[in-house]
This record gives sequence, structure tokens and C-alpha cells, in this order.
Amino acid sequence: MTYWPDEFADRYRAAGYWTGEPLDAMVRRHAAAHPDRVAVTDGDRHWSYAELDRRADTLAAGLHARGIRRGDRIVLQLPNTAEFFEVFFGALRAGVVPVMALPAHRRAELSYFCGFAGARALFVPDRHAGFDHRALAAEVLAEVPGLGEVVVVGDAGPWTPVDALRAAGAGAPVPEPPAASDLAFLQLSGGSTGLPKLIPRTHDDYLYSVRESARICGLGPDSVYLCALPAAHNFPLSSPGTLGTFWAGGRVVLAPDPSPGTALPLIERERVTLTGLVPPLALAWADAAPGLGADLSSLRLLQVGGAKLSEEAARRLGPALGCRLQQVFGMAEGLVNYTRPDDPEPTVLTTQGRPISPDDEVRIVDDEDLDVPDGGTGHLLTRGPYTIRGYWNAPEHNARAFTADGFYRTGDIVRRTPTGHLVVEGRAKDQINRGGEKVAAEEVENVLLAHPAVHDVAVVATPDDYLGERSCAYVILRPGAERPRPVQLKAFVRAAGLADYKVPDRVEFVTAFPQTGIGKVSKKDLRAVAD
Ligand code: AMP
Ligand code: DBH
Repeated sequence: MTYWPDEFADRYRAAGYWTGEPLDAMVRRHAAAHPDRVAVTDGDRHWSYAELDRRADTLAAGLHARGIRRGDRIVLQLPNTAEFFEVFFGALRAGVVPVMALPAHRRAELSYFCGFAGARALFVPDRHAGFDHRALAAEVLAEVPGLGEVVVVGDAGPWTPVDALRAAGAGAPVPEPPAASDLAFLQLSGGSTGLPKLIPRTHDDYLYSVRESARICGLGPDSVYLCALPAAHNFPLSSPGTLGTFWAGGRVVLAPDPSPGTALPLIERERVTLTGLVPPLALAWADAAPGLGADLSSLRLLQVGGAKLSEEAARRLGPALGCRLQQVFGMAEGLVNYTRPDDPEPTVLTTQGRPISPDDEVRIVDDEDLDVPDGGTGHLLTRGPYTIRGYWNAPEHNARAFTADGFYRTGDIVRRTPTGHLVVEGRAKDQINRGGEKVAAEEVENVLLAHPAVHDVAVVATPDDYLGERSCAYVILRPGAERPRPVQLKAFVRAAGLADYKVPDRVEFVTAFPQTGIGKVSKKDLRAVAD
């Protein structure tokens, strides 16, 4: 399987972007050079590079011994614990492809990932944030009988404990290393259609983005990265995140949750030097910092991304937390933009950064795919050495989501400044960005359409001071149907097994939707009604 046309792959190799090194090699390299240096801190546990390397080897061998082999898929739903990296690197080392589920995902998402990816195993914690993932796994297994097994980190109950894999792998041969041009893992898209899309990332392309991100952000062996967002998400995983920190030989500190009460004392205790947050969290930290009185003097860089940061908010953050700000505008499909450490302050406050690579091709086009004049606002299209050419096994969707010559249609509306920095001006995709958590309107609409009282529904974003956006479901009832209470419709979405953040924040009943000129529902006008 090739993921880029040969002509491009050759170019990216010749330019030195793709080096042929698998992603897990960085752990092996540091384990050899300075085995006792701490790689991961999780509460009172500190795993050295040597320990992480050994554990990854054992897990790789364990997967192999149990018949989970190169090219097989597993679904990884682990929270911010050291085991996340043991399983992640172990799988990569065995050539086994993890699907990077989030802890917030529930039955509908996990069943879809397991079924669609044909997963051989689902990895879950026992409990996390008061929720029993073993019970969730039972529901998934009932829906996806082909799923081989459930592996639990913690108290396994009826399932396979991760210790069984470790035991199977102890002393067993470690599989041959994967080829760097192979698929490393399947990242998830926030999506805008009914079903979430899987994003095929190779070792070569991902490592390039990680390496350059680490360089741009100035990471080194003394860097201490606080992983406060869910570790599987593309931002904390790669921009430069945990992998960038490992690449540089630094230390990753895992926060069990991102609240200021948890995270700020951790920064003080572990002398954290950088972290990445979504805008609402960054503001919550800034608000809570004076009251908590934690010593944040070690913190040098606060990265904010995932959703638009207003200039006003950007202005507050640096002074409130006593560190530099960096804006990050990225996507799991590839392209990542950073403001640079030497950018003038107005650029850092008012733009979402510029691309990582000189070979990131950016086009800004109108509705007819024609380039807008310099400085104009339009749809962002992109192609480059770490941006996918298509979603995994989705030919029909790919025909719409990519141009014929391979540019990804990001769905973002942007303009470009004379220095090449991008400013996100809006969004054309049918999605709600709920403080960095993306909700595909269609996915929620499809669930609500199955409710007996619902004739039609449109889910749109409404402005929100805290999250930036929240979701509102506009519902047209069936003739004669009794009007359900909004909480009943919300409960219906939850009962369908969707993650909590996809449950509409608001439900409004209407008798008709505003229409566009050709009779489609005008979400633009609906959003205006909601304001
Ligand atoms: P996903 O495709 O789910 O990885 O989400 C990526 C999307 O998040 C982008 O296409 C943008 O819509 C949004 N996004 C990420 N970072 C920013 C940012 N700094 N400002 C505005 N939107 C952002
Ligand atoms: O929102 C994102 O998906 C995102 C934001 C910042 C991302 O994938 C990234 C950086 O790599």
C-alpha cells in the first residue's frame, strides 16, 4: 500500500523529511544513550527510557505471541497513564495498528471503530473518571462479535488483563521492526459527516511532523511536557506533545485530568516547562492561577490550539501564567501551523501560525476552487509531506474531501498575512467546535432522526462565552406527536451510545427551517436565529 504518489514520496525522501525511521525508534535510541533518564511520570510512577523500551518490547512480543500481528488493528482507549505509551509503542513495534480512540468515546463510537477497522482487540482502562470501561467493552463486544478480545489495564474483571500480554511476551522474540513507509496508526477526524473517519498516518510522515514540531518549539533533554489533554489526541500526541518530547529526550508528565486544581500543582511539583491546551482550558487556568498560588516559574511555553483563540483572550494568557504563548492550528489529517518563538507579539496574538514545512502547500480558494487574491479570505486547501491523501477505506468520501490533485479540503475559512501566517476566520464544514471537541452535526442528526417524535432536525453551533461554541438541535416534530422535553431528546442521544460532548447543549422546537435558494436547510440562517 502506498499512501502518496511516487513522485511526491521520492521528493519528500530526497528533501530529508522522510527518514525511514519508525516512530518507536526514538525510545530505543534514548534507552541506549541514557537508560536511567525518566521518560514518563504518572503520579508517583517514573518510567525511565530503559523501562519504557523494555515494556514496549515485551508488549510487542506479547501481541505477537497471542496472534495479533503486523497490519492487524487494535482499538486503543486508554486515558493519560503510563500504560498508554507502553501499549502504543508496543503495538507500533509489532507493526500492529492502533485506532486512537478518546476516553470520552462510548458504545456507538467504539463499536464503529472496532467493526470498521476489523479490530483484533480493544484496550480499555478498568475505570476512568468514575466510568466503568469494562462494562462499556461488554456492550461493544455484544455489537461486534468479531472483536477478538478486550484487554484491560487495571482490574480486568472478566476480560484479559494487560499482564497476560506481558507474561506472553516475556522472553519471547520481539517482532521485526515495521517499515517506516507502513501505516503506524489510525488517527481520528473530528469529522463533518455521519460517521467518524479514520486517518492513516505512516511512521515516515508522522515522525517528520513530530521532529520539526520539537525543533520549532525548542524542545531538548531538559523539556518537561505536561500532557493535560487526552494523550491520544493529535495535538498533545504530536504538536510537539508527548512524542516530540520523547524525540528530544525530555520527560512527559501525565495529568489525570486538565482542571487547574490538578494541573497547576503538577506544574509546580514536576517543574513542567511546556504544555498544550484548548482555549477554554487555558482561560480556566488563567482565572484559577492567582487563587491556587502554585509556583509556575518553570513554565516557559503555553500552546493553545484546537479552536479559535480570540485576541482578547490571547492577550491575557501570557501575563496570567507568566510564560510565552504559542498559537497552534492543526488537524489530525496533517497540516499544523505554529506561531514562532521569534514572531513579533502582534503576530502571536492575532494569527494561528504558519505551516511547519516549506513543502506544505497551502491554497486559499473560493467556492469554485479558484485562488482568491493575496490576503483574501477563502477555503483552506492543503497538501504536503505529512498531510494524508485520503481517509482510510473511504473512497466516496475521499472524492469530496480531496481535490483531484490531492489537496485536502480542510473545511476551514482562512486568510493569509503577508508573512504567510494564517488567520482562521470561520468554517465551512458542518461541524460544531465545542472548545476544541469537534462534533459532526450529521452524526447527531442521524441519531435524533430515529426518535419517534422527530420529523426533521438540524444541529448547529451557537456562540458561547466559555466554549466558543455549543450545539443546538432545532427539531421539527412529526404531525400529531407529543412534544418531548428537551432532556428526553438529550437522553435519547446519550442512550444511542454517543460520547457526552456530542449531546446537544440545547434543543429548540420549530415548525420549519430557513431554506437556501435551492431549498436546502440553511444552517447559516439557523445559526443567526440562535444568536
Ligand atoms: P480534526 O480534523 O478533528 O483534527 O480537527 C481539526 C480542526 O480543528 C481544524 O480543521 C480547525 O477547524 C480546528 N482547529 C484546530 N486548531 C485551531 C485553531 N488554533 N484555531 C481555529 N480552529 C482550529
Ligand atoms: O484540533 C486539532 O485537531 C489540532 C490542534 C492543534 C491538532 O490535530 C494539532 C494541533 O496537531
